[in-house]
Amino acid sequence: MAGRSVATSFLVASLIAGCSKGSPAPQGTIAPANVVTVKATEYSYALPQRATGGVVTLQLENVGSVVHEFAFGRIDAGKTLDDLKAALDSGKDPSNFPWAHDLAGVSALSPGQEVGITRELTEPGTYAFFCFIPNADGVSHYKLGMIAGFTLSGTSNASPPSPDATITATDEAFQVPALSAGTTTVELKNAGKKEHEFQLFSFQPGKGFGDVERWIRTGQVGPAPVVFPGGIQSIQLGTSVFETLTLESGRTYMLQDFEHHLMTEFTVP
Ligand SMILES: [Cu+2]
Repeated sequence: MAGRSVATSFLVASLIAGCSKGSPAPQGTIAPANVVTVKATEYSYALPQRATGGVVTLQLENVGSVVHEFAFGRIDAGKTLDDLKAALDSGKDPSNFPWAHDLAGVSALSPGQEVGITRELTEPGTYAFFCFIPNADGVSHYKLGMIAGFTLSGTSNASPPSPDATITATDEAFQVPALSAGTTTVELKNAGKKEHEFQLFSFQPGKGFGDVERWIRTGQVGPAPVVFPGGIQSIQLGTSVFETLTLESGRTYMLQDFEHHLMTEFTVP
């Protein structure tokens, strides 16, 4: 499952590799909601043990003090989180594990940020979150406890939110309409013929990829050179994922698909 998470879609890995490649009542309210809240801190996730399938909103919150990842996948029946951890520990290409399925999560979320991701989860079974971001000693957070899951069963009557705006990826470019400051619900739509990731971040003034790489690799000490408000690792062709996130007025954001060399920037009025 972690194939894309680790190899190509994991934003921080891409950075380390030097890859070139408000409002309390948001307009896009989800009704009825089927919400699974996942809180990340150093070094664990707090989440329910069970969840209902169908349309699910994964409400991801970073309540810790460093950037965390919410890599996300499903494990086939008969396998456990311990098997997943052992598989990740082996250092093999995660695509070698046919029982683990990458579902694309959030590769980086800054402290204090939260993002709601609404998508369909139809397969019953075990779903897992894990974090590959290293601590100051270079140890991935999942080895320190950031690997956890829930069991999914049944089908809720929840429906997708009505988005405030739609960001479309084609195989050539991102199309980004005017987005509102504050809490907003955006449809991330893959209209291309390949999978696309929607990595979202915003550099602090004067900062760039090199600053972020150094800062993450050395354990995120000192002021953050970047803000990660929540993007998503990959979206299957012809499908959409809905994100409810918070954007700051006057801030310039970068939206990037590292693997396919798509990048655009936009400023929120
Ligand atoms: Cu972490």
